Amino acid sequence: MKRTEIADGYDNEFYNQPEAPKALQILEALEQAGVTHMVALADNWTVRLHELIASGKSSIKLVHTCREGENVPIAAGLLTAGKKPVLMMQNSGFHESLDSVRFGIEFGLPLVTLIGYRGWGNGSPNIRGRFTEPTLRAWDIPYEILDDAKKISAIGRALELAERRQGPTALLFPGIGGRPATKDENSSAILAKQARMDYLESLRCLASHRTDQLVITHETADRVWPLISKQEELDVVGLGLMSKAGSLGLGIAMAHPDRKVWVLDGDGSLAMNLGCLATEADVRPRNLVHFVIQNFEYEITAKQAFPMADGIDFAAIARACGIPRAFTFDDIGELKRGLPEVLSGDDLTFVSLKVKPAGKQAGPHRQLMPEGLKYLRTLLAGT
Ligand SMILES: Cc1ncc(C[n+]2csc(CCOP(=O)(O)OP(=O)(O)O)c2C)c(N)n1
Repeated sequence: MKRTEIADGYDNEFYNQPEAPKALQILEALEQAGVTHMVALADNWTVRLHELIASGKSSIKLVHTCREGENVPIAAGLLTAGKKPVLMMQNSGFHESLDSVRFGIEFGLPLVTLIGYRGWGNGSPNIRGRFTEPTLRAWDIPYEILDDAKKISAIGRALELAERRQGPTALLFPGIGGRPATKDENSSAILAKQARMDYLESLRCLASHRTDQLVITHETADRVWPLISKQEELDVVGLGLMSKAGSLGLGIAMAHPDRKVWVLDGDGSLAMNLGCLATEADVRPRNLVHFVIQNFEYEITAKQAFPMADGIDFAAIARACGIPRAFTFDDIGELKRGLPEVLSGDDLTFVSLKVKPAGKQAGPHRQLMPEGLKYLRTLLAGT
């Protein structure tokens, strides 16, 4: 099957439009209202505000999280102790974290969530946008859409309304504009010090040992692996599945024990779903190799750091979860020498590859998840 590049328009880029509300404007409105903390998980839509607060120049303290479900309870703790937090996340994360939103409603917490409105606008093929407003209405959460910098007063209204109703309100941002952080300002730049391999070269090394493994890629690997893969028909691009590539791989490996499955996960994604390692160990499929491509940042969004991005020893976590074989490589020579032995083991295996960000090595996205999965279902049904 020939993969084609994904057509433009899958995601809007409203944050680049002049009418998009600016990060500085929003920050000033939040500071004036006495907000003390921003509990956030970064994404492209809201990144400029995230970066501005992360730079430490604001009185608002940034608490960045690994998983959006953490945000409401952290904010609840801050609120209980007399602080005034707000939340920020992408609509994907808001959908994912709904049970903690239920908690906020049940306990009458006046919390405002700034939501990156991915898939906003009529006709966007990105399905996320279709669910966001109906979900907010179903949960009886009042919201306004800030699709124009002139609507900035909505921030004050949302904060007041949350207090009055002692419950959640939301602000939807199709994008937040402003100057993007320079590399030096970006907190992830300081992570670049560790010994690391070249991204493309390390994946090339994996590709040279591939026979007929089914490969599920994720995040930046979605855009690098297709450049070197010689068996595109056995590749699935995990686009739109943030943090769950390991879980998808586990399901396939269980259903097809005779087929080797490789997952090429992102480190921010794995940090969001660490529990998948215990689940894998519990099932212990002998045919699954879970790689994490550890580039120490959310590269595919805007190179942000995530909590402890430079300090997580994923192989140690995998081992502690009960995965019998766990390895780390940060040197290409060692990877070349060690990989045959790693891949020859007949048991569940985890491998962390410490790499430099792919940067310009990354190509375009070549496939959407539904297309890849549909093809794979046909392929696997016949085996
Ligand atoms: C539930 C959810 N939260 C947030 C996002 C936004 N988002 C998409 S990719 C990504 C970062 C992925 O980082 P990582 O797994 O480290 O991959 P890399 O690009 O660095 O390889 C984020 C935060 C999302 N798509 N879904």
